[in-house]
Amino acid sequence: MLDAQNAAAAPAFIRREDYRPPDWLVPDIALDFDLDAVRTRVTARLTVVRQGAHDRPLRLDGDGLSPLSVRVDGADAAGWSLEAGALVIPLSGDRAVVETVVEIAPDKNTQLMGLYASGGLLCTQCEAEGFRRITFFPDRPDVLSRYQVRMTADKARYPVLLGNGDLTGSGDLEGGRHWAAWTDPFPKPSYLFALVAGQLFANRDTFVTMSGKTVDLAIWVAEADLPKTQHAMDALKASMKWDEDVYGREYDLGQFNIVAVADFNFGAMENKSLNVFNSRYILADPDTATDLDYDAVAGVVAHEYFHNWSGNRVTCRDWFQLSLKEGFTVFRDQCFSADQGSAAVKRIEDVRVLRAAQFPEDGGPLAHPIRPDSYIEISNFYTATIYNKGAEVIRMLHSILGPEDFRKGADLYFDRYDGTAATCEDFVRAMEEASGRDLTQFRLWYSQAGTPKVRATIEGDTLILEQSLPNTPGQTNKQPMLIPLRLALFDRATGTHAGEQLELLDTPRKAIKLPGSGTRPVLSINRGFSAPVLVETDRTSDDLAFLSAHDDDPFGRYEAMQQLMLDTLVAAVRGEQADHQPVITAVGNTLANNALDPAFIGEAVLLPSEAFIGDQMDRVDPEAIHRAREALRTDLATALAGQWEAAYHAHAAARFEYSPEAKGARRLRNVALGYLAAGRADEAGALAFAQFEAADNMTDRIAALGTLANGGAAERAAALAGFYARYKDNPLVIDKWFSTQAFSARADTLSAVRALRDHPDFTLHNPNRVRALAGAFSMNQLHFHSADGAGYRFLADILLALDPINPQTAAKLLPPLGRWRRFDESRQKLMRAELERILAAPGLSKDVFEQASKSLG
Ligand code: 0A1
Ligand code: ZN
Repeated sequence: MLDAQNAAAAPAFIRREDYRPPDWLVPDIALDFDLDAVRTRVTARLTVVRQGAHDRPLRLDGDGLSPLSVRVDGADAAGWSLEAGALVIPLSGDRAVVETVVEIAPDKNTQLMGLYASGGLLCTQCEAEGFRRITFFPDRPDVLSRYQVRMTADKARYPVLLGNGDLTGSGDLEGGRHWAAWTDPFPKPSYLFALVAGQLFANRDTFVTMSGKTVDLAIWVAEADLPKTQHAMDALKASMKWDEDVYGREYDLGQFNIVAVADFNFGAMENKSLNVFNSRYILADPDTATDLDYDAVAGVVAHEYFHNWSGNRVTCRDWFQLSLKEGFTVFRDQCFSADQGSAAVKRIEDVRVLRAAQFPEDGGPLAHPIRPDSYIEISNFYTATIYNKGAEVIRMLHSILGPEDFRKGADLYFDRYDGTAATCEDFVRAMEEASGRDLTQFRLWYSQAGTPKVRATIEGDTLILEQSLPNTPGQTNKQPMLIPLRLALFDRATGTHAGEQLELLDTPRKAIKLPGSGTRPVLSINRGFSAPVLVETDRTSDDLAFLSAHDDDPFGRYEAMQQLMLDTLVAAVRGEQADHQPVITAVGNTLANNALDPAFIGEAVLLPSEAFIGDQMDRVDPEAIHRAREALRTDLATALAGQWEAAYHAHAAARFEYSPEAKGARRLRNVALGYLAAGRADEAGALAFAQFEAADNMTDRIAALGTLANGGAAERAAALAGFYARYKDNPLVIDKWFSTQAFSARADTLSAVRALRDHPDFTLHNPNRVRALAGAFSMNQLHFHSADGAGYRFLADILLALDPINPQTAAKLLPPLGRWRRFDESRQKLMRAELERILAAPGLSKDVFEQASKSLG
């Protein structure tokens, strides 16, 4: 804990350039856990080996631990000390066996890092630096050890005892206790250690690998949740097969276990052969999970499974290399999901996430390259930049090299670095060697932060491409990037083009002669979102309308419609005369196009979010944006009333089905419901309530509830109350009940979220619940940015209350307050005042300190 007023106590920056290989290695560790929620005793026996010629002592990281015993080679150790939580032991020889005993209190562990209690379970979370809260250890990813783990626990309370690797023994003990021993043959860093103990029930299955080995699969949950695990199991098996087919990577142990827990800081964790999941990414059935939830379950199950190679077999040398495993693994899970359903819609969703979460980060005070140069608290770097921009960087490599050379590069990388801790540079070099291409300039994507801007204009018979990269904290005067741009030039008369080309823009400006027919072509650029850049063009609204109807790249078609909508909305917000007709015509044409996939239509006809409109403006005016968007929404609703009606009825289903077609139909139907409600406020309540009542699945039910929660219909209260009553025992669904109200555009939203803060079901101890209320509200641009600053205060109050309980999750709430530069002076002042209030709080965590101090900048 630190005092922000006192500069001497300000937490230190860790720098990438200071990396030094470990002084001591730990080839083997034996752990003995005497498990109990109140007091768990941990005995650790480490074989330590001096690395290189030096006389530095053994330094074992620890956080909140005090040793009950320290022994070296069987005798009580002398001369050890505790330094900033770490256990420092002078050792004379080059090899020793060091044994420590500590006691920890899982039920007091509210940070959910290390060993903690969730429901009746005991479970662990060690990434990034949680293992040091369990036992003394060199808690850094480049120390790889073979783990042998023995657990003892009360058999009635903790009948299931799970660890990494293979179960190598188990048995009963006196006094109702029992034990289990697990051995993991693969050396691993401490962040991949896990154990789980509790009353769990398994959905079991098997998978036969490409070399014919049978793997026992189990998904462990509370007994009542077993019926909700089949989708995750199907996704697991599909992922295992996909990694064999696409990357030639086979699973390497006889068992693969997944456990779902209710209290979890992130989405899930790839611990070797024992993945621990936030239950929201495992549990799904039609009554409680939406189609988006189903997709998220499959995507996260795949992500964690893929880490077995990209992360576990080849891990990271240090935490600055985090994107090595995360960017690559997100790219892999995105490709997997694209292969399971509509690749076009998946790409649209991925880009939407990137633009909503990563672009603002890249343009704000917390901007950092995908391989950062420094940090105060590594937990703050599990960001959209590391994950999602990191994935875009790998995707660009894939486009530049082509699938075959990319695969050769991946093979080389996995083979060369198997069993080691590698760097981003190692990955790029493997790609370079396998493909024979010089990636020197491409490496700038790893070191330069910020979203590049590309300007593309057609002047006469020349296409001119220009790039620039804005300054970001600590980085100015950047070098030009290598930007792969897929582009096509359409002939307006025929609606076709002569073929797509991949243009590698590697200079500040490039002029490309067009093959001339004389008439000005229509430019389709950054097709498939081939580079994570902002594109500005001189295309007219006619050009955009043309592309929205003719582009054969689905992303390009979507993008043209979005740009057309954005241009119209931004003009309206600026107070210019905004003609809605081009958008209405383009949306009408899209709705009428029977050749298009309904899932795609559902995405294409949606207006950009208020936040995304704000991102296009120099100064965000939340009220004006809301008004402009509502005006266009209402006009679209009224002018195309017949088509919305037709879409709504044409896509009704007799009963729930889970298939890409049925999902697409639900998507379009619910988008149509939104427009129908916007156009006929008087009847909207009845229509939405009828759907709410009749729905046989969560997608339709929550879409109707969202529509009702947003408006003033008489049915609103009954729907919210009915929903609560029906799902009061299901926390994941009650999260939706909280966030639906927090997202509402109604004038009373702030008082509603305040009341929800005091609702008996609200707790600061469950990260999902905190995110469902405070996280969701901070994304409600209209009300979070209410002019009197009450929204900012609400968020800061929750953040400050949460910080002593769970600093990681508290720090994640902060970034919306850091966007103050984007708003008017009065809001800037109010936002800064909250940041200053946060920074002045006594005992602030270093997690929140880092985010708040950087945000004030
Ligand atoms: N490696 C995990 C993400 C993760 C990171 C930190 C955690 O600590 C609370 C938990 C999970 C992933 O990429 O899925
Ligand atoms: Zn990951």
